[in-house]
Amino acid sequence: MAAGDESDCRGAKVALAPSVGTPEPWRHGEAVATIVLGAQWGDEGKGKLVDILAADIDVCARCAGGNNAGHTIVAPVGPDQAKKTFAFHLLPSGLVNPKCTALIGSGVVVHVPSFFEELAALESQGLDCTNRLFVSDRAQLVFDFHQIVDGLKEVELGGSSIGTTKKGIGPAYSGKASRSGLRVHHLFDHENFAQRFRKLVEGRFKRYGTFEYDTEGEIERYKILADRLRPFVIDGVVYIHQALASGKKVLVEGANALMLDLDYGTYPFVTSSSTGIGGVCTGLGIPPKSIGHTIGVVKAYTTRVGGGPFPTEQLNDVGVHLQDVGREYGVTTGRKRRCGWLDLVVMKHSTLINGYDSLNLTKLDVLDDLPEIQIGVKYMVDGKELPGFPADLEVLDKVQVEYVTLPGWKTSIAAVTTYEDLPTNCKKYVEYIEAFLKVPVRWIGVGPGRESMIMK
Ligand code: 2SA
Ligand code: GDP
Ligand code: MG
Repeated sequence: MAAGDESDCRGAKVALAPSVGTPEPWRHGEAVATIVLGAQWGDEGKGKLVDILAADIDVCARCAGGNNAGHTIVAPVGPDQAKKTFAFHLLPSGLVNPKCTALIGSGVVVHVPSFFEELAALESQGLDCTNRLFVSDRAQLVFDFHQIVDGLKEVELGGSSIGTTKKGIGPAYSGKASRSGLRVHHLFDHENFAQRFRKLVEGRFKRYGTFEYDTEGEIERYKILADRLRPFVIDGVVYIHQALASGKKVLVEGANALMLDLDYGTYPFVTSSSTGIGGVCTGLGIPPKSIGHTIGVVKAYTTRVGGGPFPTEQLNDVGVHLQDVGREYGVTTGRKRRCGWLDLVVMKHSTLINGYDSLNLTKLDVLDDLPEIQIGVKYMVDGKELPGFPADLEVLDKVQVEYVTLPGWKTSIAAVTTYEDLPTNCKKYVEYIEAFLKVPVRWIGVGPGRESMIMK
């Protein structure tokens, strides 16, 4: 299908994307997308795996979250092929492959000014994104007032605050659930947009008091932003199905992670989207039969940023060691990440829900210097093992974690390139995880760069 072809079924107010395949989006039979999901509390290294897989994919799609995410890629990019570090937040990391097209799906919440800032930052690093970045017209909008409200809500919560990124994610998804949110397509009828926008802000003023906010100035700003955004906006449902139907290789990039999922994470210390496999279907408008190989990305230890329970957290030298060696700082906020041992109870919960076909074990090199490594394997309450990860945080509070202790390998694995060449104790660690979860580990990260990934 040529660009501008009249035979596709996009809405009149959205741009025509360049050729993405057949105009018959319903005829893709067995075509499936590959899925990358965070298996713990985020920052497992999803960006790095997406970068590696992106070398062989045509379309990379984000299905949930917003610019709260922070996905790091260290790769040689641009005409000079110099190694650069990229931080993706709202934009799909697959853009790092110059041949890859990227979709911000319907389940994502979009802060339009941040969209353009991130795009400019990527382009200034030599990544040309022209004609290969698209936004679903159904995606919800995040405004500056959502970000202000995010901060005000956190203040209201006081000692039990969530520790959000203050990017307005919770307030924007709340607006969506209460059916008052504005979506990308609303930008293109300015009068109607302005009316709805004023109502939304007034509602927030009623709830939080009149905070400083230039409503009319914002409405004017969005008139200009709407014109800038228009060429990127498409019907995301048609787009993804056309891509699958025409045999394009589609990769879905999960944001955040299962333990931050609104339903299955450590509620209420979670983000406000469905970060698991369910969010892939709802966030892109694809049926379960379009779900292909699902990869869980799991850090060799555990980290969490923000508040909330963390049963295997190590508030001691081990935690400090992991934080230092792993350089555990938030990519979006710069906050220190809390650190602890790998928790296989969390991983079992996550595996049950997301159904991983394989795992990418990341940051194994960070454990290099430890003489012994512990793994959480059971949650005990009053001497009885819990059957799963508990819903109730009061129960979680009473949990005693049972650990197994494995010997460390006390040598650097940073330069190892094959599984066979890993130290024996290191392989035992990997194999313990595989046996416990009954899921094969296919990729092993031994450093931040693209080259530091062992295929098993
Ligand atoms: P929000 O802002 O409403 O989504 O916050 C709710 C909870 O979700 C956590 N959250 C995250 N956890 C890990 N990584 C995230 N992205 C950034 C990164 C985080 C950063 O890659 O480092 O820079 O601080 C992320 N985004 C949200 C958040 O900490 C709250 O616990
Ligand atoms: P994401 O949100 O899951 O994409 O992960 P982040 O980018 O927030 O955090 C992962 C951090 O670990 C980044 O700084 C990566 O460059 C880095 N990283 C990824 N894989 C590895 C690895 O195998 N070893 C080491 N040492 N660092 C890694
Ligand atoms: Mg991250």
